[in-house]
Amino acid sequence: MSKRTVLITGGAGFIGSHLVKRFLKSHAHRIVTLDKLTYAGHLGNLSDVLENENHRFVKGDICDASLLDRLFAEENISDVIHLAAESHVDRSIESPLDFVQTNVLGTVSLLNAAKKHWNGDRNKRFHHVSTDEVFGSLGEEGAFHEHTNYDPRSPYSASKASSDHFVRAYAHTYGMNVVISNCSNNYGPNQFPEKLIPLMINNIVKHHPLPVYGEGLNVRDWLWVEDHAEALDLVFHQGTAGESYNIGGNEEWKNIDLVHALCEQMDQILERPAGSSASLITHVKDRAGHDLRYAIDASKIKKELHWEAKMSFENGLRATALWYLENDQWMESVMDGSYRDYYERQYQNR
Ligand code: NAD
Ligand code: TDX
Repeated sequence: MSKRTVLITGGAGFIGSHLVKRFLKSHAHRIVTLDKLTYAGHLGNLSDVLENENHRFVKGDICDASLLDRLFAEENISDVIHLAAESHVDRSIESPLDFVQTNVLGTVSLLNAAKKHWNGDRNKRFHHVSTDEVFGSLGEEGAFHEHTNYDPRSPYSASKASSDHFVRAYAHTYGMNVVISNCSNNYGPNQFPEKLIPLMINNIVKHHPLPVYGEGLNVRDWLWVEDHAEALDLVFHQGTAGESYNIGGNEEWKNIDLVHALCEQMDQILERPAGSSASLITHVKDRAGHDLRYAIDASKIKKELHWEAKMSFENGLRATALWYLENDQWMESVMDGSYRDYYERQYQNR
């Protein structure tokens, strides 16, 4: 690929920030990060690259059509990697419309901007980053592959499934060059502490109860976030137009087993007596409509793009725990809300 100007949406979030940093390190592309800085966006996640001359950060909403129009024209955007979303299932159960707004309408706004400015140029690519949750829930056996029927069951997964359908519809109707990737549960540094692993780490540090939904028998397939960023890099640069790629770590864990494994690691790291973190485990009311099991068959991306996850779950979990302990200020700023001033502090003199 020649030099590109890639618009990365949601780049101040968890996965997006790892992707922006990876691209600036590994490629000569100019990167324009567009992020609304919702509660989930933390500009501090990009502190290493805010001064990078190949990078521009823009605070803005993917639903804002006139902003998109301006940005595509001003920057001559050649490609989009779209990660901006409302991403938390529990919040989607409380406020489904927020998920329709950003995940569905926001995605269609972006598609419209790309369609208008790219004018049928198939050298320009729209990579939509999606989730395995669009495929629904598995029983004890089997795994999701790229042709598994869609069966979203939460407002979050319904909104992501809808956005996947719109991306395919724009490829089919307008001939746009799109790729879609559907990934399993990510974990690692910079994840907002509403998600299982950072929430548990934070609660262990503070001796707070560890809320396990129901019996904790639900299974998730975990992937180290930097392994995901590597897979996204390959799908974006080498994926076949019109195709989708499943991405997963082949690390299936029942929630309760995962929490016990984390508790053991935390006891060791914090030099607390064995069993002290696990004593905080509290079974709480189950999530409404809680999907039982997700598992990804990642054989297509392995065969076609030669990607597989590198990080073992044991090492990744330890690295994650150590990151949160070493970055206690990141966690505190998120917990007390002061991270929300980071943008103003960063940009007040520009
Ligand atoms: P995140 O919640 O950490 O980050 C989302 C980012 O999008 C935030 O920085 C937020 O400010 C931004 N954003 C939200 N609404 C916006 C809007 N209207 N306009 C502009 N920016 C907006 O999410 P994440 O975990 O990094 O997930 C990124 C993407 O990957 C999402 O599309 C998600 O569906 C998908 N995904 C996540 C996982 C996972 O395990 N976290 C797994 C598979 C797929
Ligand atoms: O406090 C908790 N207790 C608990 O038992 C939380 C927050 C979660 N859980 C359970 C619910 C799930 O079975 O842990 C599992 C993981 O929960 P989350 O971290 O909320 O992730 P999940 O609902 O599986 O969705 C995640 O993976 C797919 C991301 O949030 C999505 O954005 C992604 O698409």
